[in-house]
Amino acid sequence: FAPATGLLATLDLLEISQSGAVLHVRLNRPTKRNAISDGLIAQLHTAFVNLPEGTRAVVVSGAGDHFCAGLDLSELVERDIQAAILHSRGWHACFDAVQFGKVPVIAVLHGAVVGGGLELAASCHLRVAEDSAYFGLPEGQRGIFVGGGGSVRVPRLMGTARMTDMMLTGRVFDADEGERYGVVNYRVKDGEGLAKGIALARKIASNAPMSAFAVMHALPRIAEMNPGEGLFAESLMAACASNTPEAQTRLRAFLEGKAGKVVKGAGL
Ligand code: 1HE
Repeated sequence: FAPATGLLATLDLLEISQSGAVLHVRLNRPTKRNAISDGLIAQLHTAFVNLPEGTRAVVVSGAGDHFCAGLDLSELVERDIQAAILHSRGWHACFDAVQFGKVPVIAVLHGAVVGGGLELAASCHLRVAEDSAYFGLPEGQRGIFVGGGGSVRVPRLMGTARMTDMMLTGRVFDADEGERYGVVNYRVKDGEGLAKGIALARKIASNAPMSAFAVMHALPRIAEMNPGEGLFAESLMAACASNTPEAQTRLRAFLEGKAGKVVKGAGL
């Protein structure tokens, strides 16, 4: 991985590197356990709306012993209600740029994935967890509430009942539970998360961008529609995808026996 070029150099709370079509964004505040300050959220937002040309997938990880300790509590000074709403909306804008941006994003998780860290992970499209990963929502203990999209995205992964338990009782889920409850797509040993995340990103980057775009942008929205609207939106998206030159090339390659078949057990 070579250092990425251009504007990315100014993002000092992130470490950004690029290898071919895969961009690696590492939260880089290890002394504060990658706690998300106003500066970090702004830099993350900037990075995701300015992905370098040619990027086809992004891997997000955290430097040090933990993925992310959530909101930087030292900045949680008394805000008036308007300012507090706008602060939360700033996080929403950032994590929307992650979820509904240009390319799929894979979170590589280890150590604490708590509060806003879990909200960030939930806005990614896939989650790889090392054995050390654990998931918490300590907002209840801190006297606050989720504000980075957690109430929308986390229940869609683990269910409202489990999130309620985490927030009311301080319950922490380990990597096994995270996998069982739908938060974690891939489980790996400690130290192997980044390689797994990059391998998945390369696989994603080899697919047609329009298919990935449809999965990112249409799938979660269709899931929220009533079935009639959902089916119509699906038809529109399917027609858009299949009418791209790349889809036509790929379909022809299969018909000519030049493309891979679907085999049992495929996947990384
Ligand atoms: C922090 C933060 C933080 C660490 N804000 N400074 N999040 C939390 O409630 C989680 C709070 N943090 C922890 O429970 C622990 O720090 C960890 C389990 C993540 C890591 O423990 P450990 O022993 O490795 O580190 P540490 O000694 O606790 O922390 C190292 C330093 O990071 C220390 O600062 P220092 O100046 O004394 O060295 C900590 O104060 C600092 N630090 N976490 C600020 N979160 C949009 S709404 C989202 C709402 C939320 O995210 S609420 C969840 C907040």
